[in-house]
Parts: sequence; C-alpha cells; structure tokens
Amino acid sequence: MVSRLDSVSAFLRSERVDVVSPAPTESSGRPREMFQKVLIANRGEIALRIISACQEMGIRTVAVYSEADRDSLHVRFADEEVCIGPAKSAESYLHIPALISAAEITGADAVHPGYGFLAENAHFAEVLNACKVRFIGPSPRAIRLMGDKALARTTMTEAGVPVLPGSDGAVEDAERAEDITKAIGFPVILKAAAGGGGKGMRVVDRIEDLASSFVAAQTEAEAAFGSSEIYVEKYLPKPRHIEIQLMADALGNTVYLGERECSIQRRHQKLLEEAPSPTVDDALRKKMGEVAVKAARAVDYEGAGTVEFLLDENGKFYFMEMNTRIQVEHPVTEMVTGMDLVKDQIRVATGEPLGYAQEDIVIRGASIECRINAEDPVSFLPSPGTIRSFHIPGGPGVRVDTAAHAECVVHPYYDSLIAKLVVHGRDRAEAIARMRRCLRLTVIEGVKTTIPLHLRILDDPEFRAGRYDTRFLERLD
Ligand code: MV4
Repeated sequence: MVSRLDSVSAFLRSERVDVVSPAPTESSGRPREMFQKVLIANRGEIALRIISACQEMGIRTVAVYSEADRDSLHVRFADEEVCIGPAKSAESYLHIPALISAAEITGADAVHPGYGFLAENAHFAEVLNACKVRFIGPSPRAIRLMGDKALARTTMTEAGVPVLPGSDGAVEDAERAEDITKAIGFPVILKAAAGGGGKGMRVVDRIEDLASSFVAAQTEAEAAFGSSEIYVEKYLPKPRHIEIQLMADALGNTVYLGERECSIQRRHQKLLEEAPSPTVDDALRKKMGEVAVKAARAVDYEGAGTVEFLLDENGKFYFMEMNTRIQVEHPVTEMVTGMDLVKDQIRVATGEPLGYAQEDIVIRGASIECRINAEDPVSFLPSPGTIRSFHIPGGPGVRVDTAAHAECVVHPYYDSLIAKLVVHGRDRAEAIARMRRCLRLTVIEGVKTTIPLHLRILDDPEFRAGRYDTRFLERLD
C-alpha cells in the first residue's frame, strides 16, 4: 500500500502521479466514515460558508490564505491555517502544489474547493484523489465532460437533453462555421468551448461578419482560456437564464431542488438572482428538473451541480451549460427549500446517501439574492479599499453571507463581492419589499457598492412584474 506521504511526495516531485488505489472503502469506492478535517481551498464569504457547515457537523477545518488575506475572517475562524503564497491568485489560491502541500502537512482528509479558483479544475481533483484526499465534488471525468462546453452539447444531445441547433462539437474554421450557419440561419452566436462567462462570445447577424467574428472569438478564447476552440449555436435574442439546482449521491439518487432565475446580469456577471423564477410554473419546473436530472445521470454526476438553461419566449428551454460546483447564488435555493447544500456536498462525498427523495422537495415562498459588490454602481469599475463602517440589517427572512467587516480591506486581487444579501418572503412581493428595506438600511462606507443599482432594479415595473429577460439591464434607464 503506497502511503499518502509517498504519493504526495511523488506528486510534488513531478508534474503528475499515477492514480494510486485510494484508502479502504465500501464497494461504492467511498470512505466509510465522516471526514475528520476539511481543507477549504478558497477565501472570502464562501470559505466562511464552508467553515460554518463544517463546524455544525463537528468537522475540523483548515484555511489556506494568501499573504493579503492574513487577517481575513476565514483564517480567524478555521481550526488551522496555512499561508500558501503571495496575493496573486496564480501564486496562491490557484497554485496546486501549495494546496496539496497544505492538505498533506495538516492531514486534511478532504478538500472543498468552493466556487471559482480550482472548483472546476479536473486536474486538481485528480491529484487530490491520487493523494488519497477526497475532492468534495464530482468526478474528474464529469468536470471535464461539462468543462468543454462544445463536448457538453454533444453529450447532452446523446442523452436526449434539448440543445439549440448548432455545431456538433467545436468548429475548425470560419468556412465550416459558414456551412453550419447556412443550415441553422442567422442570427448565430459563437462561443468558446473552454469556458463560459461571455469571453470569446460573438453574436453574428449576417454572413459578411462571420469570418472576422470567428477569428475575433478564437483570439479572445485563446487569451482567456488557453484554447481557441469555438462552437456555433442558433442565437436566442431575448432568452431568460433559468438554472436547475441538483444534488446527487454516490448511490444513484439524483434530485432537483427547483430553479433559480439569473437573467439579471451585466457583461455575464450575475447581479441579482431569485427562486423560484416568476415565469416558471409547476409543470415547467417538473419538465426542466427532470431534464436536468437526465443530464446529470448522463455523466454519472455526484454532488451539487447546476444545469443552466435558456428559456425562450414560447416556453421552450435549451441546455446552455452545466456548472460542476456549488454556486454563488445557492442561498436562494436553500431559503425556499430549507436545505443546506454545503452540508449535503460534504455528506455525499463520504458516500452517505442523500437522505431525501424528490417528493421531499417543496418550494416555499420566494427568495432574492443581491450581490453587494465593491464596484461603482454606474461604471462598474472595481472600488477596492478599506471598509470604514459595515452594517447590514437582519430581521425575519434575512440572511447575509459575508466575510466583510468594519476596517477590513477589499483587495484588488480578487473578485469584488463584499456580501450576499438574501431575503425570503411568503411571496415574491414580500421578498421584494424585504430586500428594499434591507438595502436601504445597510451602511457600508469606505468603498462604493452596487446597492444603488439594486434599488433601481427592485423599483423597476418590469422587474416587479417578473417580466424580464437577459437584456433587462440594457433597458434599465
Ligand atoms: C446564449 C444567448 C442566446 N442564445 N446562447 C452564454 C454565456 C452566458 N453567460 C451568457 N450566454 C448566452 N448564451 C444562445 N444560443 C444569450 C446569452 C446571454 C445571456 C444568457 C444568460 C444570462 C445573461 C446573458 C447575457 C447576455 C447573453
């Protein structure tokens, strides 16, 4: 039996190690007992969120931090902490050897990646599993299959999941893109196979623009993701972004936990999310949920995952991508279902059964999340600095997920999220009123924030009527 130290040392000496047989497990290939110690390979609010779940489960925690985060709350509240490098993410939160070393020297038996950073890095998951440290998430295979957005479309087509007309996989050149476009008709959208989030995306309305747009998309994709692979889809002009939350255990139980509406985005950055969607009725929820489960089963998915769909004006929906991580906006789902998705992630990673079935999932009331970012609410330029005063109200149906506090520094190295303000109401009108009240009674001084923009969104008649799509912010006067 190769010891864990040998396998970690082998990794640290070379780029990759052969996958060695993991520790003794049940037939499902999972460790029997609950984790003793979880390392959180992340920072900020999600690191605190994971520490909270671990503390409630009696699991010890290891925080990793960059030199810039030395005084952060996730370091303060973890049981142990390891400095993994300088402020730059590439030299700290993205530096796999440092994270593997931290897991080894602290004896962590699992790693929770959170979202962003290495959360969807199949190599990171592979190395951890090879070093007999459980990656709390899906298999490297599922991460890879869904991480290649072009391959994901092909996999979903084969699984009977509706996808928009377009290419089967990546398209090798502009000529091939032209052939496909002639078959599906304009407008089309060119997308980067190696990553979502809008980078390497181009909408093309006419043939004269196709070749130049294809090259521009390739160039941007290569710069953003290290791969210039592009695929083509029929473009939906005014879709809604509806995503289905999934949870699956290692024993074949896969459950959907309703949907989230995430159409209010600016340059592909989500700003405000809500559950349930004002446009999804029970019948559509069931249809989308069952299709999302089918998508998960097609890749033997385990853990928390989200299938993102585009919903058109006729109520037809199409697979856009699958996120193989816990998402920023998971709290709105927790507020309307009463679940704790991070605890579920940790439990199913040990091989435990889900403990609930589809019929146990009931959506109650309405929830809204506003992302309070340290950004200028008009220009959206980051507004790093020291928070001088920090007060977010509570009260019935209010949740705040944050790692910020008075005198803390909002660094320019990381994302600008200061706090997720989440409310729950008996219905959507109460949730909107509650969110407005909380935003108006919030005091954050020292940095600019997106609070004024959120108040404008909540006051907009179209938003209040639930009549909005992904172009909403373009129309907000
Ligand atoms: C689309 C689309 C319309 N048609 N795909 C992909 C990345 C994601 N962040 C936005 N994406 C879109 N893909 C087709 N075939 C419109 C968008 C889109 C969008 C989607 C959801 C939420 C906000 C959006 C803002 C701009 C574009």
